[in-house]
Amino acid sequence: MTTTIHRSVCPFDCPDTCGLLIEAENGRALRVCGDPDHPMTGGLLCTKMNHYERSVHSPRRLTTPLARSGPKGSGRFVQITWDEAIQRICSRWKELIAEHGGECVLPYSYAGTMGLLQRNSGHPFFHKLGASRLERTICSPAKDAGWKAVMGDTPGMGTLEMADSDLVILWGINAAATSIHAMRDARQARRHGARLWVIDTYRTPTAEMADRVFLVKPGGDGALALAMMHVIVRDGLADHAFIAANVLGFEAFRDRVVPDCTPEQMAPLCGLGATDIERLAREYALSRAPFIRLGSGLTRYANGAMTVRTITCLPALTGAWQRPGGGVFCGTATGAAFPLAPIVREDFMEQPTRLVSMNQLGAALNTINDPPVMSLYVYHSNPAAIAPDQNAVIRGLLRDDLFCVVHERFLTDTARHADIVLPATSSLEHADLYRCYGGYHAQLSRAVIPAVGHSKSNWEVFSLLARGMGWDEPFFQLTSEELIELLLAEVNPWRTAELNERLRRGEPVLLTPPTDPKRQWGTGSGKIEILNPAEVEPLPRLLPTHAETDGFTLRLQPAVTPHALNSSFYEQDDLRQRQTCMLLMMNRLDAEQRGLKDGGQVLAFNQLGEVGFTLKITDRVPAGTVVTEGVWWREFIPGERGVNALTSQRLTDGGRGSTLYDVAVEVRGV
Ligand SMILES: Nc1nc2c(c(=O)[nH]1)N[C@H]1C(S)=C(S)[C@@H](COP(=O)(O)OP(=O)(O)OC[C@H]3O[C@@H](n4cnc5c(=O)[nH]c(N)nc54)[C@H](O)[C@@H]3O)O[C@H]1N2
Ligand SMILES: Nc1nc2c(c(=O)[nH]1)N[C@H]1C(S)=C(S)[C@@H](COP(=O)(O)OP(=O)(O)OC[C@H]3O[C@@H](n4cnc5c(=O)[nH]c(N)nc54)[C@H](O)[C@@H]3O)O[C@H]1N2
Ligand SMILES: [Mo]
Repeated sequence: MTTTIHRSVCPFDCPDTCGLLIEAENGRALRVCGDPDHPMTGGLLCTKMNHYERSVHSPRRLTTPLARSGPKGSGRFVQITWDEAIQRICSRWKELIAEHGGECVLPYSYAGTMGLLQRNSGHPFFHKLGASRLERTICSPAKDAGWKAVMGDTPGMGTLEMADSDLVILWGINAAATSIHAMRDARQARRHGARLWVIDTYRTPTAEMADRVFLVKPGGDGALALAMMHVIVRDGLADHAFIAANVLGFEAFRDRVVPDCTPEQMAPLCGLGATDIERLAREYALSRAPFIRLGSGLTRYANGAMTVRTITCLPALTGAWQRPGGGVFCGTATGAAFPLAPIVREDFMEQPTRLVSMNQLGAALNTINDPPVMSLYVYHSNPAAIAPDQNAVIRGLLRDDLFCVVHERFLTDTARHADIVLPATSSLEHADLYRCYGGYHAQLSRAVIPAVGHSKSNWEVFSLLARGMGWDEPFFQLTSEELIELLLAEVNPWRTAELNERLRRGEPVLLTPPTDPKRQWGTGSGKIEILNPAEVEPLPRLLPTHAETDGFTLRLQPAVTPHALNSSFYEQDDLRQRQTCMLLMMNRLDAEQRGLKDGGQVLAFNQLGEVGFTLKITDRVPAGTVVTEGVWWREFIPGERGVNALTSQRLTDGGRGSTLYDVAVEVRGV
């Protein structure tokens, strides 16, 4: 048998969107490596994707449709055919819709694949069905809201500019886990003389590579940035020529906000000492071209949008934007390169249907009426594990009258609660087009191997469901390739016809943002808007977190691990074993105060639930904060619940995002 090598793209929710080379033989993927010619990847892959073939050909892959044969959640199923599965789903939906109306069906999807086609392929179907719409806001809409409040539609600067910086600040980002190529670039800048700082809530693997590490109180970064700006203004370190030409509202900010934000006042709120804040502020302001790479961790709080907005004002005050390497990078917004309207088909919706926040699935399943949610269709997401307030979500999934369908690669915690499970292809088995949010590259990838078992792609399933509903709309019978062509059909300022051709050949390409992100501010006023009268809060200011008033002493960080991606990759045994087990990291002082021993079993609890962990005492975590990494599958944990039994359905100040990091708990031994 001959071995062939194919280009492909990593489909997962990561800012890097890597180019892959897949060695395939006899319909199987044998080996996966990073594409050396890819502008971001440069041959370097993360530990998760290095053995992607182990996920693709995992013995745990679902290979046929299944129907529930035991009580809800028991995980007992029998195999059925696709014809039977589609027939059962469509006839149940017809009955439910006749009784309750289309909005009683709720689709739930998110980050299993970032491919533009497969990710969005349910929209036309659910629009035509008249289903409720899902507000897909679990990740970082507060970050976008915060950036937009100051910078409007200004696209993100190029990440390669990091090389020109003399001070790289990784702020609320565990780049060693979540964007390894940014980490590579930051280390490269450091080798060329830049200082590398990390601002986080605990000593992550990223912190191990930094010159200085500042550990803040969860949700305290707004206070820190305000205090830094106080020092900058007080000590005459603001760049008044830059401000006069580029910034709106400096005077109002200086007079109304800055005076009350002294380092002494802000210190207890952000968790750093006043002298540390002074030094940090002065060194930042005196750097030639400080580059702040802002992660999403600090956005998942009651004050998340305001925190991002406040930090985004820093380079506006010092004029860092003027110099190559200086500025704030929150991510790139490349959506305009591939308008989705031709595949999302909002015109199929007779009238706008209700919106349900994905962060409040628990409430949607248990308390919404008019109409109640009678059917949930989950695809490329695992809400039983990843959504906040797990007790409420699982209570909803256990409802006997809820008709639940899950389209998945694995029998996840969500799939275990389904009435019908449908097997999904992996990214090596279907075509898609990918753009990215950590750079400006894009790439098209085609199937490299045939579908494993009887699995089908998201789009193939929606085609079948459309036929099952008896719809004769030709759109639903288009092939994936034809839909990708619809995305490429019109050239626009981001993409020339020549670039389209390279995309069709499967090459990684670089898109060009139509405006220079560092010279043209994409705001209404044309200036960087420290003052934005269109916002509820016209000026940045201090906002509290939710956890502060929850009445539990410890702050919990449900953080990420390098060995998984949200709840994905737990099927790879060696990756999971590298995480050991579901650990709770705690400082020695907190452990001694509670009489807890390293390696012992503990319960973390709050107003929402309780979760069992194995305790790890470590000085990587400051006193007052506890950390757990990863979103474990239930079969690999000792108790019944994962970390999200402790996180709440409350939303952020801007963007209606999740507040997954805004959590207070108490911990006791068992
Ligand atoms: N290996 C791996 N890679 C991933 C993921 C994964 O789960 N694993 N998830 C993917 C997804 S969906 C996303 S959205 C991105 C997210 O990637 P990032 O943008 O890096 O965001 P997070 O890793 O969620 O959080 C970054 C850091 O913020 C810290 N943090 C939390 N609260 C605060 C705070 O109040 N202040 C400060 N300064 N720091 C705080 C956390 O401790 C964490 O180290 O990563 C993607 N890549
Ligand atoms: N405690 C805690 N909770 C979190 C986070 C955290 O850091 N801590 N992070 C949050 C963030 S930022 C995010 S973005 C969310 C992400 O949450 P999810 O969107 O649920 O992402 P995953 O957990 O990776 O689950 C994706 C599922 O999609 C399946 N899948 C992959 N490809 C396909 C496909 O082509 N078709 C179909 N049908 N299925 C497919 C995978 O097998 C996997 O089970 O989690 C959030 N929840
Ligand atoms: Mo995310």
